[in-house]
Order: sequence, then structure tokens, then C-alpha cells
Amino acid sequence: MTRLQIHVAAVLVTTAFSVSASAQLVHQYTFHGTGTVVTDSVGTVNGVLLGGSTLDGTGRLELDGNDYVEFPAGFLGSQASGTFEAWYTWTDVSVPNWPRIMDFGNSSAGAGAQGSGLTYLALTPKSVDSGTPTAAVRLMSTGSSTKALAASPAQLGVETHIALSLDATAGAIKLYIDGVLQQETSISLDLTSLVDENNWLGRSQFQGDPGFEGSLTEFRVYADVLSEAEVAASFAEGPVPTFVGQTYCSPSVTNSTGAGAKIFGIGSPAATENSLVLGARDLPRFSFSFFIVSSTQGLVNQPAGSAGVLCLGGAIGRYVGPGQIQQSNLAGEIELALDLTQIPQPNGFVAALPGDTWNYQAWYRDSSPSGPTSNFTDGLSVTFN
Ligand SMILES: [Ca+2]
Ligand SMILES: [Ca+2]
Repeated sequence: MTRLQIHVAAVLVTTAFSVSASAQLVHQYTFHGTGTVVTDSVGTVNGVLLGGSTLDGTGRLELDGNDYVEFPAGFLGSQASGTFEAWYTWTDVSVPNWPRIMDFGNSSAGAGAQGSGLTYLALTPKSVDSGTPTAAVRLMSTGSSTKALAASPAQLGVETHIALSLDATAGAIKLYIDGVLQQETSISLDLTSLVDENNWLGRSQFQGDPGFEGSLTEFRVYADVLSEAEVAASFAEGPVPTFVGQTYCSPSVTNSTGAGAKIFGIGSPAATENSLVLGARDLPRFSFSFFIVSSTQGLVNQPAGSAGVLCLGGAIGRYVGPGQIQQSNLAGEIELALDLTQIPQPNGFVAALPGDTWNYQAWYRDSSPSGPTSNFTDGLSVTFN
């Protein structure tokens, strides 16, 4: 399988995905699914989403400043060392000090409540110490915290990888940003000294700290210390992809497989990142297929003798350039990495701009008892930012 197919498979079946077979990944939260249960796709420790936010099926968790994820007390068990990594996007334009990406520990106010932090293992996009992303670790309730500071301020609105390792044997914490080691700081105690009573994403043990405003794409916990190379590889491989856009015109008309074919988008809705991949599944095996696109939605039943429904209107472009018409694979899937600067339209190519909405479908060949026919997936509407 290609890397994309592995990613897509991981998304579709919500299985674990990790770059390093040797690293002991013990918990992984990709934020796929819907509702308020944050599912552990490797271990069995689910979290619950509090504060009003709900998972929306995209694989990206939006936090509005008072939303947070709570994991059960005793999360870390007897683990002495470990690595914690997250992909986060911070969007708080007031750029306050000390919002938390994660904060595992306990507070003076007890279970479930913010007070004064007693012990904690925390990651923030900005500390007062440096104005940069910071790991702050305090493993006993007296004395000061141990910190590892990033070299540069967080970039607002940019997805960032942050990782913290605590090595009990070496007696050190390390902070990484986007796969690059920022600072190593000595520490004397290990994770068994942490009182992991309040284990939160997006919320601080301290009453006075701001909530986290932005989004989380993935959070992972390892039972061992990732090497610098492993952290760099994890950053390079990236999180399990996020679904992009909203499907509509669903379900599609059933085809010869007995199911209706489905379209999906993965990657980023940021026009400037130009990293949207379209996929279609539940196609007949080895059928010719291509994607179509329009800025307008429509609803035309059985156009030109097709068995399906055309869910686009207005000017409709077709992805039929070199390499774009495809034959579905054994699993009945196709995928196409789009060039958002080259959206085909009847009068030439146009570029996707922030604020634009484009609608997609896939058309495909199929067979029926009465002979060859064609069909369509459901529709996907993507608003770019
Ligand atoms: Ca995710
Ligand atoms: Ca809220």
C-alpha cells in the first residue's frame, strides 16, 4: 500500500497508526468519531469531552476556550518514563500565557477541579518564562517546576507538533517542536511521583490559567522514551489524516457491489497548504472513474442514462487530465491528490481561494443486469480557509 492508502485505511477502520514499531505506543487519540467520547485507538483508556464541544467526525477536535478532554485518574499507572506528543493548532488571538495543551497531575482543589497546581506534567503553547511553547513538570507538591523551553514563539493558526519525553534513567526531560529538540533539562524524580488525578487536554490545574482556544488533531502517549530520530520521524509522518468537508446527497445510489459509493476528502482545508486528497470507496472493482467538481450543488437523477444522481450544478469540471482517470483497485477505491491551483472548469483552470466552497463527486462505470451503466458517489462540499 502507498502511505496514503495506509493512512486512509487507518482512518476508515480507526486502527492504530505509528511510525516506529519499536516505540511502545500505549495510547492514541485521533479524535475521529462523533459525540463526546474520545476513543483510545491503541489502549483502552477513553476520555470524555467536556465544556460543550463535540467531535464532528472530521478527526479534528475544536476547543473554544472552556472545552477540555478529561481522562480517568490513574492514567499513567506504574509508568516511570514516557513520551507525550500532540499535534495542535493554537488560534487564541489574545496570545495569553499558560493555556494548556495537556496537563496531567493534581490541584489543591481536588479531583475534577482547578485550584493551584500541586504536581503536573504540562505542555503549553506559551509560558511567561520564555513566551514560547514550554514543558512544565513538577513531580512533588513542594518546590518549583522543571521546565524545557522552545526557542521560538508558537505560530498562531499553524498546526504544530509538540513532544515531551521524560527519561527516568537519564534524569531528563526533553521538549521538541516539529521534530526538533528545543531543550533538555535535568529532573530528579520520575513519573511515579506524579499524582495523576486530573488528566486533561486543554485545561490547566491552575484556576487562573486561560483555557485552550484552537484545535487538537492527535495526542499520543508512549511507555518509553522516543529518541530524537524517532520524534523527528513521528513529526515527518504526521498524524492520522483529518477528514475534510461535509458529505451531502447521501446515500448514493446502490451499485453492483450492493453498496452506494462514497466520497471523502483527507488533508487540510487550507487553500494555501494545497494538500487535499480525494478518495472514493465502495466502487466496483477495476472500474473506470474520475472526480468532477463545481462551485454549485445540484440534484439531477439519472443524467444521460446513468444509474446514479448528479449532485453538482452550474459549471462542472472534470478531473480527466494525465493520470486523473483511474481504475479502481481490488478494494474498490480510488484516490487523487488535488492541485488546488488547477481546478478544472469548462473554460480553463481556476485556483481555490480562502472562503471558496467547491463540491466534488466521483463518476464511475458499473455493470448492471441490463448492460453497462454508470453511477456516482455521494457529494463532498469543502469550504477552504
Ligand atoms: Ca485526528
Ligand atoms: Ca465550550
